[in-house]
Amino acid sequence: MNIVIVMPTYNEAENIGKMISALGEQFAKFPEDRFTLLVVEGNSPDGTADVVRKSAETIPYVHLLMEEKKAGIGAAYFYGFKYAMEKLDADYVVEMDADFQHNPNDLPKLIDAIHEGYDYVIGSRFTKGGSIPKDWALYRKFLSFGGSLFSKIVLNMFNVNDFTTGFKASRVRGFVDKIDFSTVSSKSFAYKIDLLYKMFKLGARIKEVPIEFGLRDRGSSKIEKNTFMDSLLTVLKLRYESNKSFFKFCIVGFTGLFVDIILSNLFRLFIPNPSIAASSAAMIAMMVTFILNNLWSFSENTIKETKALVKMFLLYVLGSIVPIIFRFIFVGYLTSAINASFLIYNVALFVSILFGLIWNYTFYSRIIWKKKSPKDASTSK
Ligand SMILES: Nc1nc2c(ncn2[C@@H]2O[C@H](COP(=O)(O)OP(=O)(O)O)[C@@H](O)[C@H]2O)c(=O)[nH]1
Ligand SMILES: [Mg+2]
Repeated sequence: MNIVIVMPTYNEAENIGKMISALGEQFAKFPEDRFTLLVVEGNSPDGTADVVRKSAETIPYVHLLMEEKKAGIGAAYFYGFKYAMEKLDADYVVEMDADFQHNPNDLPKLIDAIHEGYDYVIGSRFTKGGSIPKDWALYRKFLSFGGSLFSKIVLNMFNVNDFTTGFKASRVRGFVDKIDFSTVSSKSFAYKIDLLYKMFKLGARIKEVPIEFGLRDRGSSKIEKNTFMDSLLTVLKLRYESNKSFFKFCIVGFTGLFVDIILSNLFRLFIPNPSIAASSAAMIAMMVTFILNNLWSFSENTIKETKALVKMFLLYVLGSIVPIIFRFIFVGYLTSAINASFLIYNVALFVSILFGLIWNYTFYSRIIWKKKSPKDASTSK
């Protein structure tokens, strides 16, 4: 396996020499693999490049890639990835920092997982056995952990615990070579989440291995600290972009819910039977949502032809009848089993509506406004 460790540096003259030898010790543990340490140097004024250049004269695995000027950590990685793919023929690229916050002793865990055939290996601080520095202030621990938890829920990626770690290995073929770096949203810290989500979307087999995230050995941090909001916004943006129709469907759903609750209670005033009052309100709310969904939520697949429109509307009614039947039975059951008070009636209504939302989205997106095949979808953009 041809593994390239991509390591951006800016003013790491005090660390890089030690890092080069520490990595050499780890590389030696895997004689079957070929390793390159590709240092992507941001033209540091402290002479980092000179240290690397000098090592490269005698140590074959050291390779120096000079940037014209410091352009941020994300840009440095993308430059390094491209070089590793085009010039070094890498099978895997590993992201790693030069300041010993990533412990070279953890590298073998990543390499082992590569050998197990994983496409994306994440050095995780929040998996069993992983850690963040004990000396970190509580708020920093909280932001780091909370940010990952938030990402996990919003992005629906439950097999990942650490979304902002910078110690990772990625398979090149079919993955890194498929990513268009110009579309990675953030040049700063949040690029990590973006890249991670892109790998996930490409269908990477992911493994997390525990790492001990340390304190910087020497020198100082170059990364601005206002990255937390940047990361949160990136997560929301990624989620929204990957599933716009779901967000819109939810908004349409809430609009429908609003119409539904008002009508249900209005009808209740003059329709004595609660089942009939509730289910006829649902019918009208359904028509409103059909129109909005067709024109807006699923606008990529809007049905325009009259014939198809009629056919799909009938199907829509048929599909949407399921939650109405559910509601008919459930509201009837709850109001007769407990009582027909305002509270019980609305509780029954709420449960029925929740069921309806889940059922409907699945039915609409898979049947009514089914995505065209990828070929059609790309031409229709
Ligand atoms: N080439 C390059 N490297 C950078 C840049 N910013 C940070 N680095 C390197 O990226 C790694 C992580 O940066 P660091 O300052 O330790 O970030 P922190 O750990 O979040 O404080 C280190 O190896 C830095 O030397 C940059 O703009 N260009
Ligand atoms: Mg650091």
